[in-house]
Amino acid sequence: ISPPDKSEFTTMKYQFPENFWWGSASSATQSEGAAFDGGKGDNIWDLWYQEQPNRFFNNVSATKASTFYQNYQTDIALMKEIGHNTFRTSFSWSRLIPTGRGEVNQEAVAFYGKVIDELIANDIEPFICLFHFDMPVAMQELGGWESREVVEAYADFADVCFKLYGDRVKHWFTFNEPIVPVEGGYLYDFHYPNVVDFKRAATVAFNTMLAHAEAVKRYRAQQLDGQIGIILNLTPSYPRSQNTADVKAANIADLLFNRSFLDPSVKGEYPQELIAFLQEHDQMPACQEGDLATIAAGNVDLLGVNYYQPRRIQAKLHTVNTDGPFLPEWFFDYYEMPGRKMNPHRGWEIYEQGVYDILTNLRENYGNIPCYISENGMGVEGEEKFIENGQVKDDYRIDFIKGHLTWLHKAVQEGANCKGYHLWTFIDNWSWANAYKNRYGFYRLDLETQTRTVKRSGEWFAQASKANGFD
Ligand code: BGP
Repeated sequence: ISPPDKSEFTTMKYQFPENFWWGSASSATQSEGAAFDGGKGDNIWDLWYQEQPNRFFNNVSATKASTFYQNYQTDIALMKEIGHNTFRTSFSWSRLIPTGRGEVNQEAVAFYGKVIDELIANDIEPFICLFHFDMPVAMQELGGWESREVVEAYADFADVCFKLYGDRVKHWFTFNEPIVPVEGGYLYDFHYPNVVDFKRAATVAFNTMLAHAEAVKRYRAQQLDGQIGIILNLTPSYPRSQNTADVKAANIADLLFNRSFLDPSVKGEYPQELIAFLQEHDQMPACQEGDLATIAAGNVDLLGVNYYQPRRIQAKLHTVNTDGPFLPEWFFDYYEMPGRKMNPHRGWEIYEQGVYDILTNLRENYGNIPCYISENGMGVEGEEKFIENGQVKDDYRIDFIKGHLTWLHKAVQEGANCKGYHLWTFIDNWSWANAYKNRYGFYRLDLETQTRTVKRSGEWFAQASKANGFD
């Protein structure tokens, strides 16, 4: 690993706090491969691919993930080379408990134990998430997150994980982006089970929050020496103007997509405005006695923030056609902000200041909860065109990371409690229905040979981590 340009690390204009977490994130299904090996049970991604392979980019399934199951030692050594002191992945529920509840798969117990030990031996602190979109099929057959039995089974699974690894893993996360299975699976048809029904989506969201709180309760009952949190994808909702109608529209998007998980997991309660909105439109999920007290006790120690892009919102320009299903978009429109900066290799806006706005909001309105950026990244389609002398020269990704870190630094200077930054992701990995369409890694993965080659951004990151900052 050679430094891209040493002059970038001399005056250290952006120096980060001591023990800042430098690393990256991935997930079990997206990195392990071995989808049908090692005693793993099927999850909904295995099932959906069997049913509809053409819903996956180039028909590529999770069996083609980046072979972490076989090559975790190599990958962890490569993480160390580019300066990781932390790494987040998830445990696959259906690998550890193939049918979701009951017997624990000892091969999986051994595998995750070895991964944790290998990370620690390399001075990389493991951050473990317990659910990253991968519901076991047997649990989906029970109703997925619509079922209270699944909530209980998940809490038992979490308990098993804490007992097995709680002595060594000090940073736990119950869920990654819990709003995404709600949106993808129950509103917008981009995840299994491809339902479009707001009320069912609301139930899924509520039960996920209950499952989170049950897991937190189990964790605290074990009195382990560590922290438990949740990872949320926060998308700042910016109104087109300060007109009442635009502001109201942006507020509804914020309530539905951000505060529906942020408020209960940090403050222990749902926003009154959200409850009023759901009641007004007859979309309230079934809430049983004791549920709200359970959720109130599930407030987190640590918040992971995934940030990719903001939402640009305006009031509805046209009358809503209410013949179709009830959707959030009945209440706002998206708009393209003139002059916005775009990722030219994927249709997402780049707005680095969003990091600052999120962290400042957490500082001012959420008790300055300890947090870190748990995902941020730049997906690039056709990244092979940037290969020179065998290496991806991804200067655009270095600029992207620096841009976000600069705003993170400013927020921290002003008192935000942000402890680290993880890029999505360590190595180009398989990504749900997009498979390998967008490459995100510090390392390029050759899909034929499984060769890993560091990109220029990985070399830059090694230096930034070592210097704990940059100019
Ligand atoms: C986040 C997910 C990740 C990953 C990333 C990139 O929402 O937590 O699992 O998929 O987005 O998404 P994509 O591959 O669709 O560009």
